[in-house]
Amino acid sequence: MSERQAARDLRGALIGCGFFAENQMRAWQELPGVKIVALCDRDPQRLAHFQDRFGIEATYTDAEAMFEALADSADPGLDFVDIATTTSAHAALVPLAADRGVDILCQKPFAGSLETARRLIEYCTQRGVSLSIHENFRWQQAVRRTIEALRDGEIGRPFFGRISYRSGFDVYKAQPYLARVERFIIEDLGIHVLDIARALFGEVDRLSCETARVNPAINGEDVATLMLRHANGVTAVVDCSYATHLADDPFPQSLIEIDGEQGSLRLRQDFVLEIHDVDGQREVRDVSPEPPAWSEAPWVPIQASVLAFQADWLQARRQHRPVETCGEDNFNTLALVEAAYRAAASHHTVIPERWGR
Ligand code: NAD
Ligand code: 89V
Repeated sequence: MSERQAARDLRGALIGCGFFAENQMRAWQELPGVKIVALCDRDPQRLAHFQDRFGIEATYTDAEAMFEALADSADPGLDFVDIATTTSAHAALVPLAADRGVDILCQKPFAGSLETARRLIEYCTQRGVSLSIHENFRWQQAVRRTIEALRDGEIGRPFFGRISYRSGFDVYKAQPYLARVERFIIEDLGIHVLDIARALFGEVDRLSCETARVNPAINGEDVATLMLRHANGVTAVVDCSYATHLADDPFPQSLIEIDGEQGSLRLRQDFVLEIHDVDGQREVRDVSPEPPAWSEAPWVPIQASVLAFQADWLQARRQHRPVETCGEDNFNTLALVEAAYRAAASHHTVIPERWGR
């Protein structure tokens, strides 16, 4: 990075002005040293909505036209692009951005297959641009503090884990496409929970999975139960449901149980982290998120994690290091999703693919 570049705000473009991108935009506007200078959405109504809401003049309905117009303008070029479209658009948009030499953030799931994921990662590497996947659940405050407690050795070597996400929240209202997709909960939500499992226990040697569709009004599975054997010897259960009716629905919290040789850890509902020691003593910590001014229940933990992820992305760029969830890393989370669908279809244990193996 030249000194001139370091002195000015980073300039980014947002592609995809849909439901979730509102959070990404609000987070960019809160963070110092970065500015979204252009918006792109193929839907003119969404584009106009974002233009009004965020006060950005440069708008485009076509990403290629956007890159060309910005390259021709008198302004300094783009430093990065934030791709917030649904997955099917990523395979074309990532190479388009890489060809322009801009760093890329891309929403999860970043590819519809491992073959496409591999191609996109290699393409970015060849063009010398970074590919960072917007995987924010491991940046939720409660999850982060749990990861840190484990990494700090507070319960010794772990041997069992459970990460549980069970809710009856109507996710289809804001994201109607979720009711239509053939693959639903593992690909959309389980991907986050599997990423938390990797952040806690590392890579997975083998996994099994069973799924169910409880809600008759949707196409995909809304319940999934997985068992993972991690390379470090931990056995973990990952269970996800959008068909669970509870008076005190925890949406969108992931609840975590970990047993270690020196104690146990419980992340309970409403951001309570308990550390139990071998003498039966319990320490209770409040691990509530700091709500951004623009956050709204029940999305607060996710919205705070968007801010945390994007802040870390900025810091990583300044420090010339990859983010935790760079393309190569996130390939391994995506591989767990693919393995889960294979395991569910065959009722057999599956060995997931792994980057570089
Ligand atoms: P959405 O359908 O509301 O928004 C997507 C937008 O992208 C639409 O406005 C659409 O017109 C636009 N778009 C699609 N293809 C385009 C293209 N080629 N060029 C320009 N614009 C294009 O979807 P959403 O619910 O906002 O989800 C977007 C992504 O975010 C999905 O991949 C989803 O899985 C992910 N998501 C992540 C989280 C999270 O916590 N990380 C939460 C919700 C959604
Ligand atoms: O995070 C997501 O991808 C969302 C939700 C939390 C609703 O499942 O789709």
